[in-house]
Amino acid sequence: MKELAAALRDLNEDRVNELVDAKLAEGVSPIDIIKECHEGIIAVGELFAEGKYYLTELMFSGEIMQGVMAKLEPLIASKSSEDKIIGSVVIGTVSGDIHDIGKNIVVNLLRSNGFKVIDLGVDVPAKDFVEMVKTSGTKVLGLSALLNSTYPEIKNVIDALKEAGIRDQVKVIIGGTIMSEEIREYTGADAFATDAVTGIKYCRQVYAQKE
Ligand code: B12
Repeated sequence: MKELAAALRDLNEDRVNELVDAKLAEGVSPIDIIKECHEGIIAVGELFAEGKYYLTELMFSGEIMQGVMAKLEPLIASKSSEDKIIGSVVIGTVSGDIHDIGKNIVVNLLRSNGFKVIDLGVDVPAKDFVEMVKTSGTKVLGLSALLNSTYPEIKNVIDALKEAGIRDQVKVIIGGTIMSEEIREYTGADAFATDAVTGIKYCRQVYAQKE
């Protein structure tokens, strides 16, 4: 494991900040820095699952990661190469789930890649997704979920789109480390992503398709 990932795993906030600053000074891209942090935070999750870390450590790892993102986000946003809006994306973390660090990275990257993003936040009820898809006329709905217990809720959102008669108007991409082809199939989503960059590529593809 690289030094930055290990410092995050060990919850050494000062070292994490030092290493992030050093990497930025060396010209390492914010995306590569996020990838390395991701490796460290996954290790935190594993230690939590093994009972070696408790909720306090989980919370602290989130705080460290949010501090890193506060440094990186302005740099990602300033890298925008697009002048005109490619299209809009509605996004949120599904009901029952309050994880938002990864979703916020996706939001930021989408914005810096020329998308208008409507971010509904966390713990979003299915009806709010449906309402916003209807009123915004977006072609992409992104659902973030990190908990296994949220599979039925993802399906619930997609079923609610069907009930509202708007399922065909929007592509649904589900994102989070737990996502897989099996979950995509079970929930009825159109695509899944376990990282932000794959998600952004998918949104580009959707808007590149002819009507
Ligand atoms: C930090 C953290 C927390 C923080 C969250 C702070 C916050 N503001 O988000 C706090 C302490 C609040 C928390 C709470 C809980 N957590 Co927690 N948490 C984590 C941890 C360590 C890191 C998550 C994170 O921020 N990762 C960093 C970001 C950058 O990665 P990411 O979220 O995966 O996002 C990337 C991709 O997944 C993707 N992506 C994400 N969303 C989307 C959306 C779209 C559309 C796309 C395209 C892509 C995409 O792109 C992102 C960037 O590449 C994970 C460990 C892990 N392996 O994920 C556990 C983890 C997710 N938590 C877990 C658990 C169990 C909980 C609690 C139930 C604990 C408890 N007993 O209370 C609660 C649940 C609260 C709730 N109702 O949601 C488990 C979930 C197990 C499971 N699979 O069901 C994990 C996996 C830890 C573990 N191994 O046990 N947690």
